Amino acid sequence: MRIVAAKKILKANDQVAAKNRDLLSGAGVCCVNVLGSPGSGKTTFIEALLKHFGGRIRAAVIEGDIAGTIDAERIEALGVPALQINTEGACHLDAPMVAAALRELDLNGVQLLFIENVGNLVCPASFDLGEHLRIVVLSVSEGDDKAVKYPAVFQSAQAVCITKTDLSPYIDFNLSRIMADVRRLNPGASCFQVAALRGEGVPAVAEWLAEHLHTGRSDFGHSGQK
Ligand SMILES: Nc1nc2c(ncn2[C@@H]2O[C@H](COP(=O)(O)OP(=O)(O)O)[C@@H](O)[C@H]2O)c(=O)[nH]1
Ligand SMILES: [Mg+2]
Repeated sequence: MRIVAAKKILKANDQVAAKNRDLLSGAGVCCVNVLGSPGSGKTTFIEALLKHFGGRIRAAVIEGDIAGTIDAERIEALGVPALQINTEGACHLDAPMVAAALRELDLNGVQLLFIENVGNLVCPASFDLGEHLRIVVLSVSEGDDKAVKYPAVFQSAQAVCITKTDLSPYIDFNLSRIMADVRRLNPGASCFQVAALRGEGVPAVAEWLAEHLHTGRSDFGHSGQK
């Protein structure tokens, strides 16, 4: 029996991811992989950032979902180009899927490309898509123990956004605890608190993202694996 080791699959993925990153860097596009559980508020978070930027930063979005086009339609409703990937059962995006999407997407003039990954705190952590930055979105309703339970995704991110903070008064969520866990796992990560539906906390994230845009093509960060 022939066995293909997971390590080989990941290596093949990383090679395509490196090509995606080169292509994006060459086109002057900063690519942000947004990860989080289903319903954590990833699309709402991206929508809030797009609304905040308005026409000042040209953006596009790749939406990853197992099925359906609901999220891509939400983005298009804002006048922002969106492309939907349906993984048809796969629990995460991978670099070849993103490579195929990049062939379909007109990146001309685009400065910021969001990729909303399939809702999942586990599998997406292992797959580099060729992004420059990773943001993990965790809503207060998911519980303050998630960094301890799902360390890999928190370790691989440049930023962690605690969302739905408007619900904090109704939920037993210890912000200090999760912040301490994130800092221990990933001392370099930037941490934000956001109530995306109200737009609260969004300017700080937007400023952080804009700083990465302004560093210029070759200086984009690289999320990769830690
Ligand atoms: N109260 C509150 N609800 C939110 C917030 N962000 C998202 N939601 C709600 O959470 C649900 C899931 O949001 P969505 O962005 O689709 O999550 P996704 O599956 O991670 O993309 C929706 O009903 C949103 O209206 C927020 O900041 N505050
Ligand atoms: Mg979504």
